[in-house]
Amino acid sequence: MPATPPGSGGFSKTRTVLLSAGWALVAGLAASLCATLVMGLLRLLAGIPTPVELFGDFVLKHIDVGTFIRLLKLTNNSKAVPLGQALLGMIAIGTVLGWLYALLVRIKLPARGYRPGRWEWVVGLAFALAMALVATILFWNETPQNFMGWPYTPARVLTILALLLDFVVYGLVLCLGYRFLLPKQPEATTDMAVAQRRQLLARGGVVALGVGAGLGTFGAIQKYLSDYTVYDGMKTAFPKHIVHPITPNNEHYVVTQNPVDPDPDIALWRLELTGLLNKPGSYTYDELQKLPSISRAITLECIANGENDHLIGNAIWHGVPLRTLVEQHGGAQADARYIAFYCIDGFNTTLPLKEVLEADPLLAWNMNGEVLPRRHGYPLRILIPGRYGEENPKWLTRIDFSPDFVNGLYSAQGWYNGILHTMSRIDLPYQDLVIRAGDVVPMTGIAFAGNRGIKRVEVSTDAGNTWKDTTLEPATSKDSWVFWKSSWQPIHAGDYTLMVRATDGTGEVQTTRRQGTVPNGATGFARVKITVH
Ligand SMILES: Nc1nc2c(c(=O)[nH]1)N[C@H]1C(S)=C(S)[C@@H](COP(=O)(O)O)O[C@H]1N2
Ligand SMILES: [Mo]
Repeated sequence: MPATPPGSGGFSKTRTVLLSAGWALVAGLAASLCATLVMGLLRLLAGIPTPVELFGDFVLKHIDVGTFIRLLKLTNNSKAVPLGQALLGMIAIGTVLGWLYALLVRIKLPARGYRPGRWEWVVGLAFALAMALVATILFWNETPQNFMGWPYTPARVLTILALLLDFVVYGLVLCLGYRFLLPKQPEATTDMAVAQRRQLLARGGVVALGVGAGLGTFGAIQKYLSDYTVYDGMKTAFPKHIVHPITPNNEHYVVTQNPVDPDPDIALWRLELTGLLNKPGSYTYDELQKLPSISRAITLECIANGENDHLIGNAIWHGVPLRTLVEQHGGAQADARYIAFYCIDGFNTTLPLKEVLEADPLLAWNMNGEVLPRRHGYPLRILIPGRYGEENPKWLTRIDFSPDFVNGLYSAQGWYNGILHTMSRIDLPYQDLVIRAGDVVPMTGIAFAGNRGIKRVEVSTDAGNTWKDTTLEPATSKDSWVFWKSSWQPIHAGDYTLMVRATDGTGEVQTTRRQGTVPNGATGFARVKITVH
């Protein structure tokens, strides 16, 4: 018996390198696409965040506000485009890693048989474990999220298991695919035609698997994008310049960090109370609703709400006061200085406990008499009077009483996270309104200072030289905006600058210091320029 089968003296070095490199890329691409399909299916069927989303969350917490705003402005599809790029990048890395694999397994060409050797299995598996480990370490803080509603710890376990599965699929397909694709030594016992057909089939099989997984991934992406949060950044509607004291649910502004919002399964969801609380506990949705509950109007304002803008709305929220809940659990322990909120979409915030309890927040499951809408945080969100929207977590699942501050998305980026600034807005008249000298022009607007309330609102029609008191309507609650009313009769044609300023419940007048929304929230008086004809 000859030492090597006939005609298999081995390929030249160049030929071996070229063939190995080429087929390694094909195997790497097929493996990446299979892993991507698994990620997509786990996201759609089990709400498990994909590594692409985890990566996105990770990046967003590691850039500053300036970069964040620049990224936002880069494209008007500010989430889908970077995520798509990250996905392509991941597929590219997975493809190129085929080379590293080929280098490590160093299969002598032509290869012997279709079955991977032990070393190939070891390398394939090592790839899987290394990738899963790197992803777990890197994305550790992002892992406790699940869009189907699993609470913190089960969500973390599921995410990590899914990472492992994704990368094991990658390693397996890489290992088998590469073997299948490589040119083989003819076996002494089979004739050439059969061997060639077999090789063709094996290659066709790997390519078909890759193409199938690619198409499947494409389908999964389509399904995912069909639920895309197109409403993110939607402003509160004011049809015909009429602002309602209570904002209807479908007209309330929306801000979300998510490309696709959670769609929680209420049977899986829990509210957990953990950390330095005398009696930690956990509630199902039904149990929670049996707690003593109240309704209160609370105005919510995004920190990105600029001059005369409408990222602000007022709803009647129904739920259990945080204080009631804390009392039911024997109160917080003495060393609990902070309260940290965790959400099923991976969003989290931390605030000083004392301040939060004093603000009398509400854990709400209803909004304006309806079940809390999905985009506003179903099944549960918290409203913390006196704080900007970014510190009013939606899709809440865990409240942790903590000795330390835990950084969240916006605080990590460097957005202001203090008491919200007093604001006021002019709704009428607006710039395009046609006004003639002698007209009596109604002036209206809102003012808001969180839980400090509003004591006084003044307007100026001469760019701040003289001020006049307005009439305030009763606020819908101590935590809501107030509506102000005045009127103006311009005698002469010309250009006018109208201004408004509010005094909060503590007697402090809105600051004159003008600043934009980024990163500390807008301040200064709102103005409207009017030409009287
Ligand atoms: N879990 C979670 N909570 C969140 C957010 C989010 O993306 N995820 N966005 C915050 C921001 S920036 C704002 S302004 C408010 C908006 O609440 P709304 O969409 O109900 O108006 O929710 C806050 N709570
Ligand atoms: Mo916000």
